Amino acid sequence: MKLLSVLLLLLVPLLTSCTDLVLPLDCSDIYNSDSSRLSGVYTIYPIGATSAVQVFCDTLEGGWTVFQRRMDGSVNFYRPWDQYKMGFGNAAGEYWLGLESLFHLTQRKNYELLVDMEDFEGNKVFARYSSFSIGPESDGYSLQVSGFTDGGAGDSLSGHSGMKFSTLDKDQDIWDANCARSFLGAFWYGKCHSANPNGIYRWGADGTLYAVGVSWSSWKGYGYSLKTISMKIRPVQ
Ligand SMILES: [Ca+2]
Repeated sequence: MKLLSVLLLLLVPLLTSCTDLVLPLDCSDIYNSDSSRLSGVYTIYPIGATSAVQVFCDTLEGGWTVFQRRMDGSVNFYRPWDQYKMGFGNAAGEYWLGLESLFHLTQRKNYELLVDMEDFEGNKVFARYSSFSIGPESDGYSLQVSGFTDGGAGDSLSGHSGMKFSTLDKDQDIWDANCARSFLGAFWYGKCHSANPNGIYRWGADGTLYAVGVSWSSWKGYGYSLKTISMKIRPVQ
């Protein structure tokens, strides 16, 4: 009996460490285990063994974990706090991974951020940031982003660094009114935004309502809603 207990005590940490090795935390773990894998939907475990979540992995230049993707307007992104905390949508199409997963990922590794985007004329540009992390919920999932590299899109995100995340039902911005309600999205709004990736999906130029579209102002201005945008992270090499 005593021997069995000792054996179990020895086995538990061994099994736990095996689990850690097998379960991928992010898309870089999936890519590193087999670099011939194609881009597509995979299961990752950002918060441990019971946190399986589906995600789109972009493997064109290593294992990028996509945490935000717009491409056809099929998913409504005007949603409350709990949805942005836990994630929503479909990993094969439009989705938001979730702030809690994002927080845990960026706690575990140092990440860089790539924002790929495309307009309705087929032009493709990007913005890249050498450092990206998210604070805990107790700090409003505040954004820390720096180290901009221009891929033609210009920098519409550095100004959001230090801001907390705001949704229609949780105003944590630094503006008198509610940025999420005014610009029909959810983001690390300040006063209020220079980019609105989670705004209302519209088909290109549309001035009906000011700056509510899926915009990246330094590229196409506030009156243009992008065809596609995806935000993805990869551990710094
Ligand atoms: Ca406010």
